[in-house]
Amino acid sequence: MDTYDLITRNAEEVVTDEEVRELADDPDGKRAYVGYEPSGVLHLGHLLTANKLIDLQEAGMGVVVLLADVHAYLNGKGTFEEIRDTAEQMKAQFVAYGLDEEQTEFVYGSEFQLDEEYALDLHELELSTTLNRAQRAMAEIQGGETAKVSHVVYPLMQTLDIEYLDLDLAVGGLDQRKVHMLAREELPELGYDVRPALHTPIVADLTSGEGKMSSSEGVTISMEDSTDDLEEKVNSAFCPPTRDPEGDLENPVLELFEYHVFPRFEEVVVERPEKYGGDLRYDDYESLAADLESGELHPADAKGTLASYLDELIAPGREKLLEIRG
Ligand code: IYR
Repeated sequence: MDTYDLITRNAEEVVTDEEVRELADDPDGKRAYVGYEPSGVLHLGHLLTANKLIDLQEAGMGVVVLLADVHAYLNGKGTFEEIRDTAEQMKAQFVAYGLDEEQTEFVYGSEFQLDEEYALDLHELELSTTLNRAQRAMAEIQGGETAKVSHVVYPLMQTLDIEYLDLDLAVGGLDQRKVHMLAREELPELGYDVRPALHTPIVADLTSGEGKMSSSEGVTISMEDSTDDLEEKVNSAFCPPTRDPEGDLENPVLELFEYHVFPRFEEVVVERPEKYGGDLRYDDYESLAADLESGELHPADAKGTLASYLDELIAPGREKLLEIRG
């Protein structure tokens, strides 16, 4: 696959395409990052952006994972000590998932965000950004409760991270786009360069195909799920025999094949007894989706196969978690 295609595959949006093409022309030594508020258990949302980091490593870029402890603190996720603890667990699960420790730089936000220079730049951004703008940038991340002052400081710090970690590309789910747009506007105000951003899609809710899969409502798939949990969850998923259901609905089973399975496996094998036509083999998402649409691949077989590939993906992280928890 050509470098630009590898960098942008499965991205919902790149800002701007021209800037990302320039990066793809000379990726060696360039640095990309994703920041995560520490969470004790990784779910598929984390793994979607991690898949992108793995693509970027393959494209020759350096990859930074920001364990955003100060951000989690500002977002009311617990005491600093609790957050640090979960950050360690998060890091261990990312490594188990395949973000090689030698190739990936794991950085705690508190390692640089409490420095004087950073603090003074932050105050300068506080002066130049309206309250309204910062609140809008934060709306999708924070999810509704009354905004505290900490919630408007948060996106300004996320803006500065891009400069202070010396990055060439900011990666995140689509819910981060307003922060990245704010950063594109505000960094030049401080005399810093604008950096491109890449946003991964948000997967639909598993059982309804509507809205988004989130950890607060509906069914989510995480590193804590046993093989049986996975089978049960995937079997109850919405999976009409089409990739484009009516209205605002999505086919979450196909989305998981597209964003989670095909990026990590060369070939997907659907095991079927001979009397039902024998095994089916796919080396790309398109051909699997086409077979589901034509009826060649039955939704029940698609689900069983999805559950077993997801199981393979999360097994190392699940073991790590069990080990950590003793
Ligand atoms: N806002 C992210 C966490 C985060 C991301 C980046 I990129 C940062 O520089 C800092 C924090 C979230 O919603 O998890």
